[in-house]
Amino acid sequence: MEGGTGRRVLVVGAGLAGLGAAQRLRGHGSLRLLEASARAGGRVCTQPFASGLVEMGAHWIHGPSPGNPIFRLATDYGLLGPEAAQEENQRAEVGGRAPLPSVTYGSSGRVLDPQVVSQARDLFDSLLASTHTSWGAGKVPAPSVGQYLRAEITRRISALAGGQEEVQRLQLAVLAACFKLECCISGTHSMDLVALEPFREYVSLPGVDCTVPGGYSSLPQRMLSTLPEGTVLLNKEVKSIQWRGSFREEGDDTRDFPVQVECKDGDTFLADHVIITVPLGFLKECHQDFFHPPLPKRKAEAIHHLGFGTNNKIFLEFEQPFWEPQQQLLEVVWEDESPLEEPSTDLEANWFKKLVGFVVLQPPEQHGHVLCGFIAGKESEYMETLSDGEVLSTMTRVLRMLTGNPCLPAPRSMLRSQWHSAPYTRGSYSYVAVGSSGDDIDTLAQPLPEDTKDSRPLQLLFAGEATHRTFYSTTHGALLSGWREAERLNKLFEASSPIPQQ
Ligand code: 6YU
Repeated sequence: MEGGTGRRVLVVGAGLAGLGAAQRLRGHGSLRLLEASARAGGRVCTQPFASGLVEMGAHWIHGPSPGNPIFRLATDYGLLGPEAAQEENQRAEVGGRAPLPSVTYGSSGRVLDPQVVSQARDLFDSLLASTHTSWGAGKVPAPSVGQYLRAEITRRISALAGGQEEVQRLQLAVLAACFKLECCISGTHSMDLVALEPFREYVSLPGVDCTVPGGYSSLPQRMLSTLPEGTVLLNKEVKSIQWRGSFREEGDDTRDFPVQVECKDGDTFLADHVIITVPLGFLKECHQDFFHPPLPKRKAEAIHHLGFGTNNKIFLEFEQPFWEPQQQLLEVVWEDESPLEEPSTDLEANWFKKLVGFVVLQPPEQHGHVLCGFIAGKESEYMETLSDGEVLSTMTRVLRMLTGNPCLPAPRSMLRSQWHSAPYTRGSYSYVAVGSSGDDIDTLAQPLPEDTKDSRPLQLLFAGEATHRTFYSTTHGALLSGWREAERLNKLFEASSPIPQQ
């Protein structure tokens, strides 16, 4: 594969965007995929835990239906269970929020009245759906999703509770929990950070979200296995990318390359084209030292303005379930909270209150009795700084309080993700932050050099979930972005004659 006169392509990052790009490329002379970590898959990361497997990163295929390329690929590879194959499930319009049989624990140690809970949740869901309505030019009612929702809740809450103070207090507490769940879904600290106007550009595909029974990582593994051996180099952290250059291989004066990629271990790679799929979190932290010359101002600003937050998981294994067999979701409501009041900023004292609740991993015969808790934002990042023992003892204390059972046995084991500390990710996924828009996503995706008439076009191409305007934050967005950049190069290769000899 090395040498020759064909186009030399490098892909940086072996997540779904990078693997997808590598699979789709045609007509190149040589292809290498450089991955900093010791495994492919990136934010798709299945690990053994208890008696089964757990997903540290991506959990569900959102909208598993024929329009979803992850669904199609996983189906082609035979990775999905029988439920995902049912057309009825593929057609269901659930807006990415399939209801699971649930129970809601209040912080006073009681199970909350399902009717009060569902009334508040229905209000939240309808307000959230109303963010997708069109306001017309210049008429956006609030800068952020959070501000919009709070204003609407203020207007409607009295009518909802029928003037009953106690019911209203509880409904506000449930609504506060809804905000936290939404923070997990959007991967943000606060919905006040999520821009209202572009929020509706995100597209939910039809289909009841499903998991990958053999582990989500079986998908990138299968993709990896289709690439010629030696294409993917693991433990190859890229330190810097020089572009707009003229680089020659030692002892070979016949060809020069516009891009030189330098790795942390000292290896260098020359290329005509580099597809960069590193997460936005990594770019936010490193782009200034990473690119030489630096990125154009517009792209640097897009990196700065777009949002990239943290959503983590805490897995708890129990000897025996304390929940009923039919319950698949254990929700948590702090009864003294309200979305209309400022949340606590004392992370040390209150970080665990940001936890939204737990999904029961199914089926128990496969997983054991395992709960998966979700927690977003600064509280989630604070959790990453604590020891395993501290997280486990806090979780035990919280569960005893919620169930009203001071003797509830402690979990047998615990595992949590730490995406904010992960050096090659620095968070979980992107969102369109206040002060940015979908145009910033397009700017981030734009290849360089910007001048399309440049004699060495498409030196740097950008893929990854954060570059997909309508499917950002998802696995299908990541895959499609990789395909997009591969096709961009394929078109160039088809249109141009073999690279000229120097
Ligand atoms: C989904 C889901 N899901 C939970 C959690 C997380 C994510 N997502 P990658 O990072 O994969 O690859 C880049 C590679 O680059 C990586 O391997 C690095 O090591 C490497 N790299 C970095 N620096 C390098 C260097 N210097 N040199 C070389 N290599 C380098 N998505 O569809 N369903 O259930 C979830 C969830 C905890 C962390 C998720 C989910 C997000 C996906 O995981 C993610 O988008 C893709 O895997 C990214 O692939 P990639 O290739 O781009 O990067 C209205 C509205 C709201 C909008 N949001 C709604 C959607 C909700 C999203 N759902 C999330 C929920 C969960 C639970």
